[in-house]
Amino acid sequence: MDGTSEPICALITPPGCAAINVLRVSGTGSLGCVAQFFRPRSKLLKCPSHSVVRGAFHDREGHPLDSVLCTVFRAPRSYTGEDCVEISCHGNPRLASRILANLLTEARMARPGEFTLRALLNGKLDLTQAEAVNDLINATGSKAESAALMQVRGLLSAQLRALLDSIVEARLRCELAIDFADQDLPPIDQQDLDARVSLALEQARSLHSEGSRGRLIREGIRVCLAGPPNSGKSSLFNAFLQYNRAIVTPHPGTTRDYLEETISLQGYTLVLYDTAGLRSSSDAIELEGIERSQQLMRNADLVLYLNAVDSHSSASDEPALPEDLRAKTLWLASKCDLMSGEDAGGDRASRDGSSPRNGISVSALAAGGLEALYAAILRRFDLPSDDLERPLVTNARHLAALERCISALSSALRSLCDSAGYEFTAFDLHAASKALEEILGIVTTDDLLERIFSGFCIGK
Ligand SMILES: Nc1nc2c(ncn2[C@@H]2O[C@H](COP(=O)(O)OP(=O)(O)OP(=O)(O)O)[C@@H](O)[C@H]2O)c(=O)[nH]1
Ligand SMILES: [Mg+2]
Repeated sequence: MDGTSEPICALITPPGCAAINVLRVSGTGSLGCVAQFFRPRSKLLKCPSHSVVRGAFHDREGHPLDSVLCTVFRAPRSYTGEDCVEISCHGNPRLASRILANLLTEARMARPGEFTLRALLNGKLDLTQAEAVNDLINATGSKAESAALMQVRGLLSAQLRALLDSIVEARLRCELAIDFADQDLPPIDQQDLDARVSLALEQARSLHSEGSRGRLIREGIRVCLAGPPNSGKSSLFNAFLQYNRAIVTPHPGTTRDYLEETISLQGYTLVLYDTAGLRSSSDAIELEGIERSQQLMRNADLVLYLNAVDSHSSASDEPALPEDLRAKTLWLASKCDLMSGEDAGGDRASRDGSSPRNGISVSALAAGGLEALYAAILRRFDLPSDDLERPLVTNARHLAALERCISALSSALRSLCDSAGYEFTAFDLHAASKALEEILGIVTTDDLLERIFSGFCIGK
């Protein structure tokens, strides 16, 4: 990462046939670079920022390749903060590569994420915003999109900066107390300092706990359908997808290998797994399937454990799930359309899925048979069904740094309570603010930037 602004270029639309393709050239001299190939050349060189010039792109031998539109952004009013030209050509991929090949004689190919990196280095974005650009491009559901968009708009940065300011303020007070300890100044207000550090800790904790939801929003909630054979897992899987993806038969043991599909539930992404039914078996293929089911249950964010209402199982048949699996299991009473009139009424509505006896009634066949389940899933993760109203920390790197910030703040609070000396508190507060600065990219290492931007696509 040398921070220079030599011109770089890349195709910024997806490769393949489309109505148009767009190529971007950014860096010092990028207008001149494009002008080598563009006619009328002077019109391009003279045009003001944010204007579009129509003309022809010629190859190095002067043969016209395509008629194009060039959008010109002059520094610093561009995405990267540099002079920038975006060339819209016709959407034939071969044409776009020939234009790119000509540009590459004057400019270097952009590395993945390099345009956004330059935007960061030129102060157009901070690090959380830059990372969110990538999240926005890769967002799998509308909630993930709006979380990323709030980050791009800087709402998350603003919250983190306010938290950082309050930590720095508390640290300055501690340092004042250390520096002037031998002078005849009024002692610092310990209660006020306590209150400041506690408040910062509370805010950091709340950002972090919302952030755990953020990961689910960003990456999707992994939901594993599990239960005995014939309990209706594959039928429920198909009902979620609204098409017959999985084989369904009345024979127990139909599903062997697991299936994975992604759906959107009220804007949230769910990664669904249909698995082999759990039972004791001597069939090697079935046993392998069951082993995979158990693995998927362990890795899931949520297990939907089905017991069919017609299975005549008793309380003594309750599956022996380990405690950590139970904690993330919603129990379902499947095939509820088969329930007789009186069983079907009464307490059904109050069943919350917290135990096998309290299974949420679902039917893969009856209309509206999944509504209660959908609501229970969103409730389980405390996911709002309306718009996200606050920015969320959704990025694993940010969450890890927030954890460091929280542990440093807790330690600062302990040293205050123990009257261990302001040196210790100041040290911890310094560590807490460094962790936040890392999220915001105020202190970064080339290595960190390299890692973050290598996850971008070329052209961003
Ligand atoms: N009435 C009714 N029948 C259902 C429902 N869900 C599944 N079935 C029937 O139950 C049988 C088994 O369904 P599957 O979806 O294959 O069950 P499974 O749990 O995937 O079974 P395995 O793959 O063998 O573990 C099929 O005959 C389905 O038609 C339901 O909600 N209502
Ligand atoms: Mg099945």
